[in-house]
Amino acid sequence: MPDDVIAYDPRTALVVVDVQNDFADPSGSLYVAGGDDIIPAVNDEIAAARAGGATVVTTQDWHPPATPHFTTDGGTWPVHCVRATWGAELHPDLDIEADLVVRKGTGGEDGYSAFTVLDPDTGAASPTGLGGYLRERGVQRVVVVGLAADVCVKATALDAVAAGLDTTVRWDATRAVDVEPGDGDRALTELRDAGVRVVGAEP
Ligand code: VGL
Repeated sequence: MPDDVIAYDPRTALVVVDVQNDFADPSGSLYVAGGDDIIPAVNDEIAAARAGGATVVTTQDWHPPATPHFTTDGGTWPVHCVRATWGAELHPDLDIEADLVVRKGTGGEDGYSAFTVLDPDTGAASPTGLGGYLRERGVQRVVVVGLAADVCVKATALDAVAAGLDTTVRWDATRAVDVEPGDGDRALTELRDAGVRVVGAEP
């Protein structure tokens, strides 16, 4: 297969990570620069996945109003994606019809990966159920797109490859937060080093 082709079939799942208003709308509380620009590419992947009979999964960060994940409670991030608020809704231009919606961080955990959430005190990981769901459906390959490249997309793709799934990230269908300049570039290297296939990136 040419390096830049993503083929979808019933043994493949597309995971659309956190294309939510707080990340993808310029007025969102944790807007990822260019987050809205990826939506056409994400929609193309959703259409291709559907046409190929693949499983389509979407994730939503879904936090309680107070959690150690937020700076307001001593954590890292500004308040974002509080459950059942505008910021937590999927971006309205996202053309999603998902087989499964995974909501992350619902109990106040750090919810980065679609596969696991982390206890904010101990860092202990617990599964979201996505891994078992994909196994039951016979999924062997995963394609990851969405936000953000250096946070939740990276964590999801690293968990997928560690679980033995053949894992691809479409880099032009993601954007980095870049809390530190270069985080996005470092994530790209980390993903490749872990055995993730990255398409749609500058070589
Ligand atoms: C994310 C920062 C904090 C993400 C989630 O979806 O990439 N980033 N929480």
